[in-house]
Amino acid sequence: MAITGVTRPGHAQLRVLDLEQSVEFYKNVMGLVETGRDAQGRVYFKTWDERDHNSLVLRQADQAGIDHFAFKVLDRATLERLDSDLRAYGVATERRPAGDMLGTGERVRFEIPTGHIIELFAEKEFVVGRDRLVNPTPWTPQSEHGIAPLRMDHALLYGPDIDGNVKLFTEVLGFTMPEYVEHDDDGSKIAVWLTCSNKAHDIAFARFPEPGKLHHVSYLLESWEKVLRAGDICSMHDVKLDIGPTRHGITRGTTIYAFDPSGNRFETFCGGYQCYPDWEPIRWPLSELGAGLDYPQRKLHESFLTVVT
Ligand code: M3P
Ligand code: FE
Repeated sequence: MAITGVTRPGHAQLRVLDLEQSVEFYKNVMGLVETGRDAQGRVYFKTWDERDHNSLVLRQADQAGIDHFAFKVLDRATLERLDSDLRAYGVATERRPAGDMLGTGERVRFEIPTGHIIELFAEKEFVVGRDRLVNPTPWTPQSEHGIAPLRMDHALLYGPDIDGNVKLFTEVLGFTMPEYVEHDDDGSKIAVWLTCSNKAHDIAFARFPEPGKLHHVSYLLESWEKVLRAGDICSMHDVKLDIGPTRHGITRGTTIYAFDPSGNRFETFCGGYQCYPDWEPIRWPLSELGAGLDYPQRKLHESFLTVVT
């Protein structure tokens, strides 16, 4: 399927407890590039390889977590169409003007059934230099600094009504569901992986009693070796690891979960399959979730189910 409509994850805005400590972490451990600070004090980052102005925004707050997760849509006409489709579906939308976030055009924001704020935007300032577009080098000094992911890839969010999210994302926003976990007994959904592209997921949701929770924001690396290197870098900087290095049965990605200085979980991962419109969703019964999470160990790590911000 041509990638139209919602094209890809755009940015995550996270709350952090100590802004400067977090800036230091995301710059020097994660290896992101700081692209600006706004009048509200928010700090903006992109990966070395991303072309748009930002994919991560940090805001100082008393409690860690996620303010919103945003997707880039194809163009302005698509933004208008999706806004009216959302309203026709019964979702209240609001607008944030261009420039409210650095380098970012007008945004349409709305709350989804798990209590998260999702935003759509069509325009983001292009900050890539000509040296990356003409005769580019495959890597740069910046790509070797810290973990240095290729891109911000997806998020996993926890909240109560994931069925409502699946309905909204598939019926209005054009996503498909390549993979899901369901209860062995009643077939109710425990976790769902949704894509707007042919990646295994652009966003995922898991059922959780509290609304609006962040499980992780994930960053794509080029290889399994780079995932291991990310583990080395975490150890060198005393970053608290959660799970891995290992491989997920679900999506087949190789992975490490760890925590930023505020306790927001992040993932560094590589791999996963591609799916096309004729993809038949993969089903995991809850009793096999250990293998879904950590395939080599077939282990259902307690923290995966309980630790969120
Ligand atoms: C991911 C991923 C589970 C697997 C999670 C997968 C819940 O986070 O990026 O593929 O088993
Ligand atoms: Fe993930």
